[in-house]
Amino acid sequence: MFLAMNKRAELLEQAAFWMPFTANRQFKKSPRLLARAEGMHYWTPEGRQILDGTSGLWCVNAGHCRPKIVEAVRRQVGEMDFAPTFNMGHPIAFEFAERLARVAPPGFSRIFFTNSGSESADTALKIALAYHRARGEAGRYRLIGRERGYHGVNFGGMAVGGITNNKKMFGPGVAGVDHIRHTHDPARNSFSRGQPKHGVEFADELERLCALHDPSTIAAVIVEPVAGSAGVLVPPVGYLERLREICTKHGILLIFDEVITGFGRLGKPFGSQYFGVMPDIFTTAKGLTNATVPMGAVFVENHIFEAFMQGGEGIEIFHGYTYSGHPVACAAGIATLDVFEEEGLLTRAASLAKHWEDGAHAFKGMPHVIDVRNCGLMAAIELEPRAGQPGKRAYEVFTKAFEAGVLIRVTGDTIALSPPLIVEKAQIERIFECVASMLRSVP
Ligand code: PXG
Ligand code: PLP
Repeated sequence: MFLAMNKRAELLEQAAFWMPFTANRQFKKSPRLLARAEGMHYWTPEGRQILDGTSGLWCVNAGHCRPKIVEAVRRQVGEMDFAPTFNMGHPIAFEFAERLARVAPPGFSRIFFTNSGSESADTALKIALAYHRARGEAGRYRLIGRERGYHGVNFGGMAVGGITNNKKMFGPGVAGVDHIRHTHDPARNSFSRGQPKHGVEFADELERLCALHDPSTIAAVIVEPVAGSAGVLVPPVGYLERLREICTKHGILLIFDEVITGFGRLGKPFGSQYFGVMPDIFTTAKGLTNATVPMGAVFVENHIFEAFMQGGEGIEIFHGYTYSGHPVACAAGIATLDVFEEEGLLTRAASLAKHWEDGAHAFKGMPHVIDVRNCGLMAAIELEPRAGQPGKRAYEVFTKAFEAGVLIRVTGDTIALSPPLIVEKAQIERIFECVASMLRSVP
């Protein structure tokens, strides 16, 4: 049985849990705990209500503990807890894949299940490599990522990722990886509303890498439509189109990592639809199951899947996870799609986006603010770092906002905001007001 809350607090002192992406020693001195959640809110163990301005970790798109999803999970776990999907099947995995194919952009009706965004990134990269090999182009082995990209923490995603801190502890990584530059250009684009005007030419870096490496050695390019973890970097006007053109010209697969931008975050079901640029493969996780049960999914364009179905009989791809298509995750996913559909959540952000943008850009001119970026229901407020203490100022805003009852997310000196898609205008106001008042109170 679960321990009583006060007993759990004692356990925190011993801290067997090695917390991810956390200053563990610092955390123990002033722990922040969440004990319960519903709709737009969390509650702390002491019963303090916290408004969720970050959808948990960009993942609770339909809000917390939605009864329909909770009930579906409860039912499934009692009916069949687990079933293998290696040379076996269970109907619910087929049903969920079918439902997903119906919300995906046309042509993406093949879905490979994983358990997280990191596994989705590695799966997509492996599918790209194997696709070229299946077509007799095994010489296409290079993978191209982008500076400041985040594709999770497994070896493949880490290698194509472009966040230095996430790589520097872990050795040389995967061979044959290179990066194009990031699209952040504050000198020309600061305080852009939506897509920045300048920087389409950053996509030409891909041509430079093609010239350097010989394009026939490049398997795939992976980018986030909007870089999330690196602080909401919105692609310049024309940039994704240019990347698409260059990939098509050279036979390189374009992979969009839609782990954050997928499932309604930008006001369309997927980022590709928002920007009107189609990849060949895209990855998802997070909002896929409303984060109720961990799961990821890789969507593959039909012609790519078909390339795998041409060879001799037998296993087409030697890849998969014990929990690929886990029945409880599939049940959560199907119920999540039901909620998205019933409440129009995959497009609801579009109706809030202008209000959201105006609220975010009201920060221009406030203390410490050096940039504001936004797209759909994502926003970043970037602060001037305190001299000699990078990240400190934003972290203080984060802790103070939490004490004041609003959960925000900070990376470096950037505050990232992205509430569940059920958010009401008054709650948007409350999030922004809280951040504004914290900004005024920090040195
Ligand atoms: N790709 C992208 C684009 C992501 O944003 C992953 C892959 C990895 O997903 P998993 O499920 O393996 O974590 C992500 C995850 C943040 C933050 O604060 C962002 C993520 C995870 C944790 C924190 O920006 N994104
Ligand atoms: N390590 C060992 C020893 C295993 O047997 C397996 C799976 O069978 C794995 C790792 C991979 O685990 P998963 O399929 O959950 O990713």
